Formats: sequence, C-alpha cells, structure tokens
Amino acid sequence: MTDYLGNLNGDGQRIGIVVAQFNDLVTQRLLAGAIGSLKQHGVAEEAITTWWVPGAFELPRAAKRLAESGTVDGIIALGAVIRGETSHYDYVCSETARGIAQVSMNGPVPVMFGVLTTDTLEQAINRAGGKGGNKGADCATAVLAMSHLPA
Ligand code: INI
Repeated sequence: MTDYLGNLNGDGQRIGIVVAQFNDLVTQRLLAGAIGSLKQHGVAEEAITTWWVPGAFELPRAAKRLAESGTVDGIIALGAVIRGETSHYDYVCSETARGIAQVSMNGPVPVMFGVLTTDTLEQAINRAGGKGGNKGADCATAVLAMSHLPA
C-alpha cells in the first residue's frame, strides 16, 4: 500500500504569490497570513516572490506567467470578490476560479485558490485572519503539500 500524507517542509521551496489589489483591506491580510505560514514552515523569505495584479480577474494570467517562468515550485493566488460591490460578481468569481484551475491543471506547478467570494466585507475579513481563520495561511500549507506530491 502507498500512503502519501502532505509533506509541509518548506526548506528549499520557492513559492510565488499572485495577489489582487482590489479589496486590498482584505488581500493584504491574506498575504500576511500566507507569508507568515510559509516562513513558519521553513520557506526562506528570499524564496517568496509576490506579484500584485489589479483584480481577481487578472490572477490566472499572472499565475500562468509566473508558473511558466520556472522560478517557483508552487503558487498561491489571493483575492477577495465581494458580492455587495459589483454587479459582475458572478463573472469575476467563475472566470477567476476557472482560470486558476486551468493553470494549475495544465501548467508545470500547482496553483492554490485563495480567493474569497463573500456577500459582505465583514465575511471576507473574518476569513482573512478573523474568526474564520486565514485563507492565505491555509493556502500556504496546501501549496507545500502539493509541491511535494510524488510523481
Ligand atoms: N475584483 C476583485 O478582485 N474583487 C471584486 O470584488 C471586484 N469587483 O467588485 O468588481 C473586482 N473587480 C475587478 C476585476 O477583478 C478586474 O480587475 C477588472 O474587471 C479589470 O479586468
């Protein structure tokens, strides 16, 4: 029997983060959670590359470019799409999720989906270091587990 349980050792791992500026009150917190957790797991500060993009919709293209650069072992995509603030919420959510999944499935490195999709700003903040944990920190452990996945 082969049983693989995610190895979360960040030693020697190079991690890319693509993060949306839109709703940066939330995304700054997601980013802090992700970087804090990566460092806790042994990822060196100089091995973390962060690319900012305008909004969540731009995350898949940035993730694709970063994945194809060959400079990272895994990527975390961070964003916050809040229903109350847009009539095109559904398009932004679905295209962002679809695009990130495509890059992760077809590209050379795994891409984590750290995009919050909520009805209110309060719900988003709760999931960015509040009562609901920090989605960025969750993605940090997930990307390490996935970057170590055996062939
Ligand atoms: N981008 C977000 O990341 N979150 C949002 O809530 C949001 N709203 O509300 O519209 C949003 N829109 C911008 C979008 O991601 C693109 O940057 C823009 O449409 C340009 O392509």
